[in-house]
Order: sequence, then structure tokens, then C-alpha cells
Amino acid sequence: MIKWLEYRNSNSKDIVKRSEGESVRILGWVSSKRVHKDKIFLSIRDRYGYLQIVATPEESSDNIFNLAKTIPVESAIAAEGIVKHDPRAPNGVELRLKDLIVISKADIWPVTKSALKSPELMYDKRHLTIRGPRSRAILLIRSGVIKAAMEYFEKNDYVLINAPTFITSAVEGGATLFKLKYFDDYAYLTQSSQFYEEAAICVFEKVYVIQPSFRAEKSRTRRHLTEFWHIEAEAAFADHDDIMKVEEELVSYMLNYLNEHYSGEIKTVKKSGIKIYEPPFPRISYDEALEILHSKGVEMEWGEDFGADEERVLSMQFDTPFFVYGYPASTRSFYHMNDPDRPEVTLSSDLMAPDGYGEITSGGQRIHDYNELYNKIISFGLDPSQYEWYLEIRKYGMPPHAGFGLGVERFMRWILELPHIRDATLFPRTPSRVYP
Ligand code: NSS
Repeated sequence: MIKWLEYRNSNSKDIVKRSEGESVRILGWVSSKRVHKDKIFLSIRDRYGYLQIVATPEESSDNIFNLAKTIPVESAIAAEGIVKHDPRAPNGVELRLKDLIVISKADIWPVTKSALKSPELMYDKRHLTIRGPRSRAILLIRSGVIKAAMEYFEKNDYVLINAPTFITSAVEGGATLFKLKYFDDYAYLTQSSQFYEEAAICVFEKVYVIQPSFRAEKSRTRRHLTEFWHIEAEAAFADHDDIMKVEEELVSYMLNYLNEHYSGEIKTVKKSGIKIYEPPFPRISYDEALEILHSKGVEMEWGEDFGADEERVLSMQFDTPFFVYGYPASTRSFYHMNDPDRPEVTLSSDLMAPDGYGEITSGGQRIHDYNELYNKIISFGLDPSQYEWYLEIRKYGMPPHAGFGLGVERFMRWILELPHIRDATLFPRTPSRVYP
């Protein structure tokens, strides 16, 4: 068995610091190959990026030169070579090949040029196509999104909690619940960790979760997944205005963090880079939003929810993220607090991304009073016994509180201008896809 460390004393990032003429070893994959008559260019991919390796008959033995010529792309290899700084090489440095060991030889790559034109075929082979430079960059940025959110919440004294995935009642309405057999009974997959966060704020005051939520959304849109990653936060002794401030601060923090730490990856996906927005973001009421929509020829009545089409039209009118607040009670889940000054609307808002992208977060103030919540559950035609524990926490010192949820993939689709939300996730789940 190969002693790995002996075969890696450098990598595609470290190599830039190595001296001309030094001999180094790296491990990785052959991501692409160009064969000329007397020169072979291998692009090697490792954890850190890409490195150009050049084989010539003068510098490599016949065996090694022939191996470099015939090695299938995506084979896992160990390579040894001489460092050569050359401004023409992609990172300003390349390796002149001396030795090449095939650790795991690849079959002929099955993703043909014609498959590249079919998103469905590409996603059937997602377990392989994630190796491409664009997917690699997007997935790295995604890890940055999660890190940025964690850093923001930790700096602001939020406690990370983990909520269950099997649950017994709907947070966001029964229509999008996934029901499954749970031994002799039934359970559902969680749509949001919000109710568990609400229980936990009576311990920690400020909590957050970063975990998957599930929605049986049949709508096949470019912005819906059946399984998405949800960044949610909840704060005690906080109202709707307070939570909007947290949302805009978080979004701005994430944008700045990504720009600082992932600019290379961002350029791979979007040449112009991402736009940075600083708070405060504009706030318009539902009523004002409706007026804008009417002025653009959209026909809808007060009290109807905005769908993807309405949000697109609305968000085309803005070039910064903006809040729409004061949604009618008829458009929001039962747990939303009605505005005491105007009970037909709720103390809630959605943060909309500009340029047609639409909703990326949704939040608001919750009902903290037992009787008020009980009555609203009844008025929504729901069964209070389904919400027993959620009601009971209101009997034991529940302060005013507010929270929100942000969809990781929605956020990424917006900032990177991805054609489809599935591009923002490793193995997307949609109504027509649970494979691979
Ligand atoms: O349904 S939400 O609008 N609100 C909630 O789930 C609240 N219970 C969150 C909370 O207050 N703790 O979803 C919140 C966000 C929404 O703005 C989207 O960004 C994202 O979650 N979301 C989705 N992303 C991808 N696919 C689907 N199907 C999806 N549904 C919501």
C-alpha cells in the first residue's frame, strides 16, 4: 500500500511558493488532458484547485511520457515533477513531469459533449459532473455561505441548536407535508425548525439552526426544491422590526464574507463578481407592493399571496434587496401575530432579492399569548390537539418573539445568478428527481 504522505509534499496551492527547480510530489485527479506531438498537458485537480503538469520526451522517460499520453481523465494519480515558474501557466507555475503513478485508473468518461447540452442527463450523472470547475466553485461558495451564517450568529450570541426531522404537525400548511409511515403510525418530514426554536428560546433567548427542510411542492419551478437547507433564527424579547434588522445584517454579512474569502470561486461562476448590499434595505408594505403590481398590469386582489410570477415582476422594479411587510393574515400561517393596529394584516415580511429573483427569506413576529394562538388555530380550521406542545410553551413564560428562515439555495441562486436552484446543491431533490 502507498504511504500517502510520501506522495504528497506539495499541492496545487502550495506549489506557487516552491522554488524553481525543486522536485515535489502531489496527489490528485487528471481533470483534463491535451496531447500535442511532443508535449502533453495534464491539468491536475486536488482539494485546493488545479495545477498544470507538462510532460515532454526530454524531461520524462519514455514510459512516463506514454503513460501521460494514455492516462484516462479522472484517474486518481500521484505525480512527481520539477517546479517551473512560467507566466503562461494557469497559476504562473507548472510541474515538469518526472514520475507518474496511477492510483485508480478511470474508465472512459461517460459524460459526452452531447450530454453537456441536456441538464437532465447532466443531473443523472451528478455524482460525476460535480467534479467540473463550475460545480466545484459553486459547492465551495456554498460551504462559505454556511460558514458566514454561523460566524454572524456566533458573533451575535445566538446558540446553535439541532431540531428533529420527523415531526407530527405542519408548520407551513398541510399541502406541502411529506407523510411517511412511522412504525404503526404516521409522521411527517419537517418543513421548518421554527416551532422547536420557539421552545428553545426560553432557554437561550437567541437560537439558530442550519439544516434541511422538506416541502412536497409539486410546482416545478426554478426556485423550488423538495429538500432545501434552511438557515433559521429565532429571538426572544424581539419584535418584527428587530428581526428584519437581523435579516438584512445577516444577508449583508454573508455577501461581504463571500466576497472576502471566495472571490476566486465567485469569478469562476460569475465573471462580474457578486454585488454587495449594505443595510438598511428598503421596506414597502404589501399594499404598496400590490399597487406596483397593478400598475404593471398584474391582476390580483388584496388578500391573495404573491406567487413566483408576481414576485418576479415586483422584484424587477428594485436593484437592491427589499422587504415587503404587512402580509394579509389570509396569506400567512396561523402562528403569525396580527398587527394590533390593523388585525387583517400580520407582523410579517419577506425579504425579496432584486432583478426578478424574489423571496429569499420569510419572517415575522409570532403569537406569544396562549389564548390568542388557540383562537387563531381554531379560526384557521386547524385542530388545537395537533399543536398541544406548541401551545403549552405559551403557558410558561413565553415572551414576545420573532424569527425568520432563509433558503440557502435561493440565496445562492440569486447572488450567483444560477439558471436553476438545483445548481446550488450537491444532489438536488425535486419532484422529478431523487437520484442520484
Ligand atoms: O415557508 S417559508 O417562507 N417560512 C418558513 O418556513 C418559516 N417557518 C421560517 C421561519 O420563520 N423560521 O420558508 C422560508 C424560506 C423561504 O423564504 C425560501 O428562501 C426557503 O425558505 N424555501 C425554499 N427554498 C427552496 N425550495 C423550497 N421549496 C422552499 N420553500 C421555502
